[in-house]
Amino acid sequence: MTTRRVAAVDIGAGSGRVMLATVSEDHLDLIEVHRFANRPVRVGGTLHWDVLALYAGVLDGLKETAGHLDGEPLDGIGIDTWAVDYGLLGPDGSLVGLPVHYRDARTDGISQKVAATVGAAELYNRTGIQDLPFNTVNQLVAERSGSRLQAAERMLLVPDLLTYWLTGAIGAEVTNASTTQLLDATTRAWDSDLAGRLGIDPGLLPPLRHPGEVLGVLYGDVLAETGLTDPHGGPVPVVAVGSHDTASAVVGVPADRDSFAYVSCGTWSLVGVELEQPVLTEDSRAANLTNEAGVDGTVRYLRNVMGLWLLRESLRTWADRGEEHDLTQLLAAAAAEPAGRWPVDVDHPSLLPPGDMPARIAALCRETGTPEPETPAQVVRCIVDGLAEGHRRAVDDIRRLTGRDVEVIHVVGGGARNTLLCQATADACGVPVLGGPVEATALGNVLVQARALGVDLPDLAAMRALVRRTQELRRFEPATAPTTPGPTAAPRPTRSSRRPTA
Ligand code: LFR
Repeated sequence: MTTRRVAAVDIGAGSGRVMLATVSEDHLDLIEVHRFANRPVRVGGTLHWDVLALYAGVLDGLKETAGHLDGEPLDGIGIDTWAVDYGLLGPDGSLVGLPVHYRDARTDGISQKVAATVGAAELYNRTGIQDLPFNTVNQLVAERSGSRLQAAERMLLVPDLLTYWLTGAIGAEVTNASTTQLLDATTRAWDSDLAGRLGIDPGLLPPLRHPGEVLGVLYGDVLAETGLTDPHGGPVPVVAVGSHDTASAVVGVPADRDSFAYVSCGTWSLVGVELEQPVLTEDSRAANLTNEAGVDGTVRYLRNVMGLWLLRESLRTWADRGEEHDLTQLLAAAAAEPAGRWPVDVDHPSLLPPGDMPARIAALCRETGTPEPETPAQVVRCIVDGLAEGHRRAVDDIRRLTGRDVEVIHVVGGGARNTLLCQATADACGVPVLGGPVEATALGNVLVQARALGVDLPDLAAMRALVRRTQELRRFEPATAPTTPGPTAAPRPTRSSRRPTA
């Protein structure tokens, strides 16, 4: 039996956490030692990430971690964050400008330009990545002629940037690199030819790294500042994990068979399956399904559905107006509202940028001639039903395009707490939902580290079996046969007799 203590740094669009885990072949526990806000800042009209505040949050978290270790060494650190965004490094290694938020408007209309240069079909066939306005390739093209890119020597995705600041190591972890839309989906090497054709210097793209590789060790001044000095004098390694948070979340899905789908539900709902080979067909492109790189050479074949962003942005809108709502109470009130009364396409591009979410949802309902939700509880019901319907559309398209059977859907991440959404997803998809773990991302992060550091968890199946044995899951049976209401369908008459609460 080998036991390792490792820290997971997991930063999402709303907040970051540092978690401390103890992992062995038959044990997995995780505690949150530090949480910090991730607050985007608009400067000069552009929405930025406050990446130094995030780094400070990581250092604070590592300091707290040191306090929890009781003199035991920390065996490793793994970092995952959201995808696509990057910092630029100048020739002396310093940051050139502040990283820009993927929801900033600078990429408006750019993906069409990129498609016009390369051809949408060729772009998909080479990279396998769905057309999303904020893909790194579009961000780089948007700033192609700007001074920042002229001054830059390297582009580092956010987890790689944090790793660089902690260790000095330069690289691009492959699961996250795939979301740039500059990685070849088949060879998993940078597509330098594609970059060149789009006027992006391939030299910006750092050497690729794979989950499980030791990236580097903490700088002496980081050890001193955090108090993480190993009592045995050894270095503290930073280990590559699925540094795209969704890649780590998929590792943490407690599946016990191949015929499963997952919904990694946080800011986004990432709805997909795990494949061995990418699907690069025109039908797949038309369905806007993506082939992101997964851990151990797997393919995350999935679609981005708008996710809990819609709820969070609604709560923020109401709070800005002085109306404070408690999400748990709102979800309970939403559960009492009729299902399917306010059909809305949650994936409509107008819902992507920050702003007044309830007003934009109401505008969409007016456009499609469906009833507008009026109270906050109705808005929440509308969002939950719309997300469940978005999950169904993705699962149906994936079934159709892969020929895969989906017997169970695992909802992991924060959304697993939302019983109304889990039940609505089971009802819409017509298959059971298993909710949990909420911490799938951090669990996937620590499991990949533990394996790299000697714990005998040879493959994803072994890691998932350990998650299944150690984490609590909740089962939601579909109330009715599969339903397929489109955005304009009539309200569904039947619901589960279980009254879900938040
Ligand atoms: C989820 C996520 C998605 C990615 C989006 C933007 O946190 O990483 O997978 O499409 O954020 O980076």
